[in-house]
Amino acid sequence: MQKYDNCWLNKDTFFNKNYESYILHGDCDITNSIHKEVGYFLSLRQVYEENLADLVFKKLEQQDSSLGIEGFKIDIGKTTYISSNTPVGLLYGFFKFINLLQNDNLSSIVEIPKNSIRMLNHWDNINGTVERGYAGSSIFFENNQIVKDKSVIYHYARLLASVGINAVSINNVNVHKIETYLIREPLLSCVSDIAYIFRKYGIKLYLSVNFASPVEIGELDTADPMNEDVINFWEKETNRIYKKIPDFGGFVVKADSEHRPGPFTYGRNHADGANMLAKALQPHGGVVFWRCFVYNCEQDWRDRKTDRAKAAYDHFMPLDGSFDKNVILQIKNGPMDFQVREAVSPLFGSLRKTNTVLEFQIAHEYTGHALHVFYLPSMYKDILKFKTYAEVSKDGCIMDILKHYPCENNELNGITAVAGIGNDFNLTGHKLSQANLYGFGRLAWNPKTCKSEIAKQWINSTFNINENAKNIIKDILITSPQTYENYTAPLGVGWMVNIYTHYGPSVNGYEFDRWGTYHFSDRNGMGVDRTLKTGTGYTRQYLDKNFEIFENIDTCPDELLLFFHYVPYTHILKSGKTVIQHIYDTHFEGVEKVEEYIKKWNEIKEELDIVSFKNVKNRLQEQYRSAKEWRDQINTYYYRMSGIEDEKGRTIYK
Ligand code: GCW
Repeated sequence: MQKYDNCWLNKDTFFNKNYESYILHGDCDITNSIHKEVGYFLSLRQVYEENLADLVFKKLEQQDSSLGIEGFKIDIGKTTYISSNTPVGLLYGFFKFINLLQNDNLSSIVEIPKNSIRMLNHWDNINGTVERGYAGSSIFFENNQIVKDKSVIYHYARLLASVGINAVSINNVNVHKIETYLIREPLLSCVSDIAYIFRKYGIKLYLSVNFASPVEIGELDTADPMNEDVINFWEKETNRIYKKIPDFGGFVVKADSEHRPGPFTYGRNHADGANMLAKALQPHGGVVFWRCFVYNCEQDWRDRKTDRAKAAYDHFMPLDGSFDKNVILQIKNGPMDFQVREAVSPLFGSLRKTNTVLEFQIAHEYTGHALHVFYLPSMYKDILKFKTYAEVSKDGCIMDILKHYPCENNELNGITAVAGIGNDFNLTGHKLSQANLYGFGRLAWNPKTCKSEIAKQWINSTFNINENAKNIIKDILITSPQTYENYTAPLGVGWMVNIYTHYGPSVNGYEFDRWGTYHFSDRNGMGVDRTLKTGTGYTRQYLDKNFEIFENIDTCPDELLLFFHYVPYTHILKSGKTVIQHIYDTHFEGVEKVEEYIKKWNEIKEELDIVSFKNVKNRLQEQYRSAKEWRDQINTYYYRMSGIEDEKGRTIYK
């Protein structure tokens, strides 16, 4: 049996009729990869005369500035031309060409990525575990070493390049003891071996670093970013890294967050910390991704004034404009933490003079641990389309912010995501989660791509099945986020998960704890009052128009109502239902929908390969069990709190 699933690079979905020969000049790491890909997909004969070839890869002699360094053109004719200014553009062009064939949609096109940074962050530890990973062990590390068999890394690099990913960080942002030494020999040589594989597919490698490295490694007794010795330490480290890996991307840093060290220890701010590292990287062209996930995780739940949602803005907004040019602030999509539904971070549209990337999560930390189906591109699209009303464009939606702030066409903006992949046969645990990795790549390349088009493309290139089966899978994907949201925490309030594991219901799991994650349910109502008038004042972090929308209970969208307001259970939603009836109805509907998925999946058994069929079938059974548990705990809890009967008289455990 093959070692790994071919995912969307599946040859069975690819029917090549018209191509027999090709021409590709040039000899470099990436052109060699293109030769391999051509061999894998087309088994063509290479010819040396253009007029004899069916397919010609053309690195443009005269640069076409409109294509930039990653764009490409595909011209379909008697001979098909794929042209670009660079080898990596040709590689992207070839993968696109295959994708068009898989989708039976071949036509001449020009493509240029909308974002220059299209990155994946891995939370892999050197012992082989993956923080918040639900798809097996690390593909990079095992037993405190780099893996011996690197074939899966090749496979993964191909998959990433095929959807235009151009950057990866390979280790957990929580950098523990041994991982601190990844910047040093002997581990650095191993990192360099991984960089070599990714380089062949146009992908740059980054490392997460420990801000306290000078102390942890035992060379200094301080990590103060203003200290000369500390500055020299990082300069020496980066010089050494670049000697080994000349195209090294740079560092990802989680500082002063969840017990990670950072500049606060020395009375410095985050610009001091980030700029110090940036200066060490700058001569080599490297950059620092500095995460904005900074909040007090030792909060007293009795304290109603402190609001975790406000933390990132409070820390970083005053520093806008004080970061070096090669610092990029990395901002989680929401102000809390990758909840199924939460508001969009108010830093977007507010920061004007700082490079930013948006951080998504593909790992299913709060979206069912790759045991529940959850099609993430739907969520990503909602976020990318969110209107900040910053003047950058008509509505200042997030995708425009990424492109245009802090300046027109800047080189250091884009999207990153926590990958969550592992060495499971299919890399993502749930076969249908492959659509999330695929979709993330597509949206990072072009945020305008529509979610149903992404689902369609992924299905066409992954499964060789009939139209009916394709439609069933597409329907499951597209409806899955709403289904999951229906049976979990209601109306944007979030959490209610088991503490630490973040799987399964626990209404009060986080309620009386230190993490700043509350729903404040009592006998009268529920929700977090984040208004300026009577609550924490979080709403004021948005630009005026959104401030007004969220501040006012009449204009606040239903799906975020409890994120912004405390309301009685009898509050009438825009849908016309009371909050309590909405809770009951959605929880019953969510479970019914999972039952329907199981039925539909069984219907298409004959179409599917047995491995994929069983993978999803087993997971759907678990999703069904878990959804019922969610439904019954949430409904029972709110029945007991409110004392209000379900209008439809369904079973609630009283
Ligand atoms: O909420 C938390 C996760 C942690 C993670 C952290 C982060 C890597 O539960 O596991 O740590 O987010 O994003 O840094």
